[in-house]
Amino acid sequence: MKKLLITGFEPFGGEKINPSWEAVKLLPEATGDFELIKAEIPVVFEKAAETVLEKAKEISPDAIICVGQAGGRTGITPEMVAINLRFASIPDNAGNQPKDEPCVPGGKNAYFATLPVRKMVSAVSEAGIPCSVSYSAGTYVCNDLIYHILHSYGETDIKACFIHVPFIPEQTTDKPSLPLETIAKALEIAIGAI
Ligand code: PCA
Repeated sequence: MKKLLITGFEPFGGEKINPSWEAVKLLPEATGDFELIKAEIPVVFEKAAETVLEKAKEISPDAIICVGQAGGRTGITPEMVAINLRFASIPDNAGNQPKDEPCVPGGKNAYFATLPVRKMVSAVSEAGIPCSVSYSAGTYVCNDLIYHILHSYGETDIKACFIHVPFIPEQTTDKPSLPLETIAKALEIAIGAI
């Protein structure tokens, strides 16, 4: 069986939960061709990436999917690209607030996801769940994380992508949201599309 490292984030920005980790926790231990290894990671620049890269070294996964919250988005959004830029409009959970720094000094401007995000979007959409390709993962910790992963593994057999998910109804009264079970189902369908 192949191994998939799948991560979600701890809460940040004053939220009590992060739907990314809540949804990852709901996933089965195995699905399709993959055994799932789950990890919750900190919303801290650099440290998020270190945590995932260390875990990946330990378990040698075939694929890595990192999941994060994108409050305000209406659907599931697999990210096509990661850029070499940090710009934080709010401090991370360790108080860092970089303004226009590279994720990796001297690194390429951008990396494309190495998992088939377009296929994932088709499969999730066909199941009736709102889902579209995103061409910007932002400039906060999520982008930093996937940039580091693609920088480390882009030229190897370890394939990776990032998936942003919306709020769940429990978090908001006026912003778009999807039920947690729907987000988890979308992630499982996306894994099936790899
Ligand atoms: N979302 C943030 C960081 C952690 C998370 O869940 C982001 O989009 O960068």
